[in-house]
Amino acid sequence: ILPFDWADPFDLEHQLTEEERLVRDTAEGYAQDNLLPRVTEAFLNENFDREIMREMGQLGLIGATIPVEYGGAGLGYTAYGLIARAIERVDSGYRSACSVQSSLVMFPIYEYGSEEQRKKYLPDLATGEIVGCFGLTEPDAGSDPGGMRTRAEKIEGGYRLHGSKMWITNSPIADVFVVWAKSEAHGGKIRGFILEKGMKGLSAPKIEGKLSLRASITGEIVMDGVEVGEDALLPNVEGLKGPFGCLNRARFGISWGPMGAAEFCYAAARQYTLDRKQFGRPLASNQLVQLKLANMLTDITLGLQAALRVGRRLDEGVLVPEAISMIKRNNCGKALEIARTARDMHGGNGISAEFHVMRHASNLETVNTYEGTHDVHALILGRAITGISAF
Ligand code: TGC
Ligand code: FAD
Repeated sequence: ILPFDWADPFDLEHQLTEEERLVRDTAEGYAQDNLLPRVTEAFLNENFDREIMREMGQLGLIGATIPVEYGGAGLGYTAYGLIARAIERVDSGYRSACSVQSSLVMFPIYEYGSEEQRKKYLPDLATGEIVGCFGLTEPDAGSDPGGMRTRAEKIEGGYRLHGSKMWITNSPIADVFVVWAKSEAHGGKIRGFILEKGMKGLSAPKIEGKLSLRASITGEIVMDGVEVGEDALLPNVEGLKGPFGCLNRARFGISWGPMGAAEFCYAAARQYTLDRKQFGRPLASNQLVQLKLANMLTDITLGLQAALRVGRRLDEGVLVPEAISMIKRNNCGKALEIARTARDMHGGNGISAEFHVMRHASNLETVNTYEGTHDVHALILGRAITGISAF
C-alpha cells in the first residue's frame, strides 16, 4: 500500500517519458517564473505583452509538434498537452496565444501548405519573431462555420477577398493571417489563404472590454477587397475539413490546458481552507468543504488521465475527432466548475485579483465557448452515438 498523493493520485508523473518530463519542467518553470509575476497587471489592464511570443519561442514551446527542420520542436502530442497545461496553470490567455500559433497557424501551413509557404513562415513563427492568427469565426457564423460569408473572388493571377472575421485571438498584433473563405474558383468550397499585415484592404481592430481572457488580445479581421497572389492559397486542402483538421489539434491542447488552471484552483482552495479558521477550526475540517475538494481532485485526475490516453493515441497516429470532442468538452466544463467552486471557497478574498481564482473562472468561460462550445461538442458526440445530426 502506498500513501495517497493529494496532488497526483494516479501517478501521472511516472506515466510520462523522460523527455516529456523535461519539456513539462521547462514550461512550468517559465510559466511560474516569467508569466505569473506579470499576469495580474496584464489582466487588469487588458494588455498582452507581445514579447511573450519570443520568450516562448526561444524555449521551444511554440510549434511543439512541428518537425525540427521547419523550426518546430519535433515533439509528440502529449508533450504539447503538457506545455498547454503548464501555461494555463498561470492564465488561459497565455495558453491561447501558444495554441493559436502552434495548432491553428503553424499546423495548417505545415500540413496544407506548399514547401515555399512552409519555409517562408514556419521558422519565424516558431521563434515568435512573427505572430499568426486564425480566422474562421464570423459575426454571423460561429458554431456553424459552414455558414461563413467571406469569399474569395478569382482575379488574374490570384484572388480578391471580401468579408470579416470576429473574435480572433491575436489578430491586432498578427503579422500573418490564416483565413478561411468560400472560393468561387473552387466551386464555392472553403479554402485557406495566408494574408500578411500591411496588405491593402486588410485591418484587424481590437475588441475592447472583454470580461474574460483579458491578458489575451482579441480582434476582428476585416477584408475589404484584399488582393493576393496564387501563392497565398493553401494548396493541399479544401472544405471544412481544413479548419477542422487544425481544430482537432488545438482542441486536444485545450483538453490539457484547463486542467492546469483547475489544478491551480484546487491547490489554492485546499491551502486556503486549511489555513483559514472559522467557528474555531479550519474551514477544511467541514464535510462540505472536503466534499468539494474530493470532487475537484476526482475531476482533475480523471480529466488528465483521459487527455493522456488521447495524447498517446495521437502519438501512435490514431485520431478520433469525437474522442477529442469528449475530452475538450469534459475538461473545460469541469475546470470551469472547479474554478467557480474555488472562488466560492475563498469567500470575499475569492473576488480579489491577488488570489487568482476568479481570473481563472472568468477565463474559463471563454475556454468553454471557443473551439466549439460545450453544447456543440455534446451534439458532435450525440451525432456519433445516434447517427442523427441534431445541429
Ligand atoms: P460536417 O458536415 O460535420 O463536416 C464538414 C466536413 O468537415 C469534415 N469534418 C472534420 N474533419 C476533420 N476533423 C474534424 N473534427 C471534422 N469534423 C468534420 C467532415 O468529414 C466533412 O468533410 P467532407 O469532406 O465530407 O466535406 O460539418 P457541419 O457544418 O455539420 O459542422 C458541424 C459542427 C458543429 C461539428 C462544426 O461546424 C463545429 O465543430 N462547430 C464549432 C466551430 C468551432 O469549433 N469553431 C472554432 C473557431 S477557432 C477558435 O475558436 C480558436 S480559439 C483559439 C484560442 O484562442 O485558443
Ligand atoms: P453561437 O454559435 O451563436 O452560439 C451561441 C449559443 O448557442 C452557444 O451556447 C451554443 O452552444 C448554442 N448553439 C449554437 N448552435 C446550437 C445548436 N445547433 N443547438 C443547440 N445550441 C446551439 N474564432 C476563430 O476563428 N479564431 C480565434 O482565434 C478565436 N478566438 C476566440 C477568442 C475569444 C476570446 C472568444 C470569445 C472566441 C474566439 N473565437 C475564435 C470564436 C469562437 O470559436 C466562437 O465564439 C465559438 O465557436 C461560438 O460561436 P458564437 O460565439 O458565434 O456562438
